[in-house]
Amino acid sequence: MINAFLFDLDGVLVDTAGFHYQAWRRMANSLGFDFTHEFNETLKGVSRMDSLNRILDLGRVKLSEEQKLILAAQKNSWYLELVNQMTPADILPGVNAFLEQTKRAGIRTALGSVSKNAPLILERVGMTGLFDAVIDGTKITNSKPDPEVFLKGADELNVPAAQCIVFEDAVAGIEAAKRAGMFALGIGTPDVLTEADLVVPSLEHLTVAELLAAVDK
Ligand code: B16
Ligand code: MG
Repeated sequence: MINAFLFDLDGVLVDTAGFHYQAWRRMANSLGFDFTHEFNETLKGVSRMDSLNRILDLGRVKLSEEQKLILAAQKNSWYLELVNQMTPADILPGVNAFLEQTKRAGIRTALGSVSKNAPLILERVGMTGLFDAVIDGTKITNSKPDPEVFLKGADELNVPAAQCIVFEDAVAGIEAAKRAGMFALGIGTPDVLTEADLVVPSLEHLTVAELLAAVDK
């Protein structure tokens, strides 16, 4: 029996994953190196400072903690330039219809994002107040693949982990969902999201009834 849906934000509800990629690449380029789309997959769902450390390791750049904080702030301001241009039109295809079906089915909802910018993004796209609980980067100490963000979401909704489905586009997020003891629905491709219980290309290709039937099997 499924009673709650926990949604990742970046790459599931809105395409801010592409904005993170652009802003991190701009930072890497300013340091004299670049990185690929494949490497970017490993950054999804990972916190800002962990992402920075992974990128600096890739470019073999060694910096003090103080210099790292300056770079992280610079990346975030480039990222926010893109976020501030967002409108409700940036909600990914199929999301609004899927959320309406979710409400009609009486399923509780939570946002589970490690982004500290999640409340701003929700506001930009007109989604503030749409979820029964919002867990974002300001409320957790461990980023994905740690299950904390989803366990907190389930806890706030008062729904046991086994009754939750997590919607995720990131390898780290799928791992977090499985470690939380939840059903993991991957949004993307099965070759990347190998540990997901089910993968769909986007929410445009799925109805709540189809998903619940697939989980019941
Ligand atoms: P911020 P999610 C994650 O959000 C992103 O996938 C990841 O790329 C980003 O580094 C992280 O949030 C932190 O974001 O810099 O805005 O605090 O996928 O968990 O919604
Ligand atoms: Mg994501």
